[in-house]
Amino acid sequence: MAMLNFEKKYRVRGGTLIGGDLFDFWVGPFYVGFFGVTTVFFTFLGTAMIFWGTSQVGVFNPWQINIAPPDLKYGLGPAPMMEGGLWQIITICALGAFGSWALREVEISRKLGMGLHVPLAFSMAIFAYFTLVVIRPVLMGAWGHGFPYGILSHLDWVSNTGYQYLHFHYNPAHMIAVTLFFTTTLALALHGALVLSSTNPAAGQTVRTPEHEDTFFRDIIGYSVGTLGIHRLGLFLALAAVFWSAVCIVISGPFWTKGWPEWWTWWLNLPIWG
Ligand code: 07D
Ligand code: 07D
Ligand code: U10
Repeated sequence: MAMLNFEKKYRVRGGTLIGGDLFDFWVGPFYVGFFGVTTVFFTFLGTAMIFWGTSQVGVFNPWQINIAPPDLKYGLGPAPMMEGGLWQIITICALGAFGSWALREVEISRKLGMGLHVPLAFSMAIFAYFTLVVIRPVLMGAWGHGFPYGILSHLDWVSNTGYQYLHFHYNPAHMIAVTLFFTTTLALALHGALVLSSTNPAAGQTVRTPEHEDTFFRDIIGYSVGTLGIHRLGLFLALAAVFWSAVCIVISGPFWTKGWPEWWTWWLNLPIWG
């Protein structure tokens, strides 16, 4: 796409966290920056490792890619390349690339004099990934507890890990996370629908105002959270969903080793039933 007419005004120097104005330029629509270079480096290296590793075992079907973490016997030590070492290097590259991307978001936000909400939000996704492949494996004493890198194989891991705890739906933090994910989509659907219904009128109709939007919700549920408020709520719901996801998996193993249905016996053991 040709450079948008307003881009010239906002493509200013400064705001970088590191490297001064060394990489302070754009390539086409993309801001580069020091962290753009590190993103490209880690992404290229990590992706190349996946393709190399998978070619070594003769897999050329994308659905069958599987870079598995080391066997549990290697504990928290380094593993031979084809026995999980690749997974360890790819994990470092992934964290390097995701971290670089977040820092590139910080640099762009600083250039534009904006808040750091976007990098903060992405950091929550990185935190969930970090919990899955670093925090939980470290707490359980082996890198082998991380999930394998492959489109179908990572699904197998989720299913197997779920059944290890008998019935993962009974994990109370999983319940909170699932509810928050559902609530996020409800909020986005309501918000998208409300904004379109008032600002994108049929031919011949006039655009409605935020007062109309407020009034709609006061009429139907007696309260409007407001036009800024819905964005705060949306961000909170989405971040909380991912936060509770990280909680639900980090407690499975390190803090609760039995089946999740059994956790609920505390309810039956309450003295009030006596
Ligand atoms: C729409 C933004 C675009 C991003 C996309 C993903 C890759 C991976 C790598 C072949 C919303 C690009 C994918 C670059 C290619 C190789 C080696 C984001 C949008 C389109 N999962 N997961 C998917 C990842 C985990 C689970 C799809 C990543 C956990 C279930 C895609 C991670 C658990 C299902 C994918 C990750 C888990 C999926 C669509 C990292 C719990 C599905 C993702 C780094 C969170 C769905 C075949 C999507 C599917 C699916 C990627 C982690 C569960 C391949 C990168 C271990 C149950 N996951 N996932 O749209 O169809 O995200 O799977 O943590 O049903 Mg997964
Ligand atoms: C980890 C993704 C991070 C992504 C990053 C970015 C790229 C670049 C480039 C496109 C966290 C990557 C970017 C690669 C791409 C380009 C150009 C997000 C991450 C950093 N579950 N469950 C969850 C539900 C069951 C189980 C979370 C529902 C079964 C296990 C969520 C159901 C059993 C784990 C959730 C259901 C089971 C989970 C996932 C229903 C299996 C986890 C969201 C309706 C038999 C995982 C931290 C998430 C978790 C998780 C939902 C069912 C097991 C709350 C709705 C009963 C083992 N489940 N689940 O975490 O908490 O996103 O992970 O049945 O580990 Mg579950
Ligand atoms: C929102 C909003 C809102 C809007 C919006 C949006 C939210 C109300 C105002 C935004 C929403 C949308 C547009 C809707 C759609 C979005 C989604 C559904 C989310 C998912 C998004 C996607 C699936 C798209 C993903 C695409 C991506 C991530 C782009 C991929 C990027 C690249 C390929 C390049 C990235 C650039 C980098 C890293 C830096 C620059 C680098 C280059 C250009 C390459 C050149 C490299 C260099 C110069 C460096 C050299 C490299 C070196 C030295 C290393 C080499 C190393 C070796 C070993 C060789 O609320 O408001 O409207 O629109």
